[in-house]
Amino acid sequence: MKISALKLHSIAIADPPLRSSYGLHAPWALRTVVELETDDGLTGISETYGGDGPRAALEQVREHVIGMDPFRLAGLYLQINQDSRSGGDVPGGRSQTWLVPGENPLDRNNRTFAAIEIACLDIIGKAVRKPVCDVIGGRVRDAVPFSAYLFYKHAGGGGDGRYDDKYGEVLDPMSTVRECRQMMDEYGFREIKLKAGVLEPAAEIETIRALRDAFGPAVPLRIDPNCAWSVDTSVTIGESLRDELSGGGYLEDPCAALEGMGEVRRRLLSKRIDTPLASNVAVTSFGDVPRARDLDAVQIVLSDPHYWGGLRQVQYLSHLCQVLGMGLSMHSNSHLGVSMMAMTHVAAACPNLTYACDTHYPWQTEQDEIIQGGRVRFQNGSVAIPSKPGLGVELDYDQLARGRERYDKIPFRKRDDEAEMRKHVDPNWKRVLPRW
Ligand code: GKR
Ligand code: MG
Repeated sequence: MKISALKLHSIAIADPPLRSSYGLHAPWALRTVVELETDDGLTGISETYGGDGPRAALEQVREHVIGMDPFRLAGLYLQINQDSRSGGDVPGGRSQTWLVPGENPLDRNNRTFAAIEIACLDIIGKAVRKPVCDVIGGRVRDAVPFSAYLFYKHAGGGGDGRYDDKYGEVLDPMSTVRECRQMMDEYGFREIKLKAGVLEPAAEIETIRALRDAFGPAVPLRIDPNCAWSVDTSVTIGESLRDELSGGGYLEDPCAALEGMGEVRRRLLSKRIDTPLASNVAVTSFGDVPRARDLDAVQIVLSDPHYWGGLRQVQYLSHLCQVLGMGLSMHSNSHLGVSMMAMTHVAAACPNLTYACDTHYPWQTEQDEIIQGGRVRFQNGSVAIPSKPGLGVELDYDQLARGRERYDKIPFRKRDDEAEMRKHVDPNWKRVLPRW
């Protein structure tokens, strides 16, 4: 079996005005959908970051992909890395302190390989008539738990104004509880993540406390300000939220860099506060993991197949974390159902997945979904592995065409949350770290 065609579809999907320490989400998020066809009539699909950069990088590997046997993935990994050295495994070299995942040029090789790998695994699954999670070593769970990913947001549903604003404006603790309740009712999530680094720390502490009061101690809470806090503020918040973040919760990337996180951990432990620290900002490549462990800066690594280099690399990461006594969770950015299923398959096949995964999926809509049959369904906060071979989902070509049309109409080709913030919220806004 050989790959005979590589098709790339750049699409735009509505995204509400979500806030984070990076700034504001644009009304449209960009994605690239990859289709691979084989000479014996199989098609494999994947979904990755959008815009010009990720697409150009995929174009560059076309010559290696066409004619390739989809089973020979390690060879492609080598070729991509030989063609263009990214220096990506240098500790700290791919830090996401200043650039959101998918926007760091040093992510490029892993990001590009991942998009091809996932489509090849979809083909392999179809060829051997097995779900992808069983192709990559076998599932340890039939359904994967996800968390309710709460954002502070401005009013609006994103896109061209014709999208529902399900959650309204959410810029204080009580509206965050409302947002959470709606999300929990619809999806049944059993863990909660608050994207913080947006309001004054006192208001974010109050939000977490209000969530604890509303949902009780059986629902673990995590808070992620994407490095908006200084070491001192991180320690103060860790102390204030000692009880709320215990029992399966965590403090994610409170401040920048492994050294800062290590200091936060030391100071919290000296006060007998054992809240684990998680990261998808300071730990983004294998080179970062042993250092994070040596500094005791991170106890939980957030994997993400889209920039860690695909499903197999995430499994290696799971194993490495297990060997080093670290936990594993999963990071997410705006995405549709093809990514949802890739994340679900790999999470099902990671024995050391110790927390529910993040997903932005509740922030996207049925209107933009590109998989046949509509959106992926959740039960009790989890997504089940379909019984169909491969990823278990197929493209809806009419919906895909609508996504391409939207992409052709919009004026930007790169995510820029800082520019959006200046355009819509505060003309003088700058990303200052630490902000508090
Ligand atoms: O979408 O604004 C966002 C998030 O803040 C995202 O960009 C982060 O990468 O979800 C992320 C995280 O956990 O750090
Ligand atoms: Mg994070």
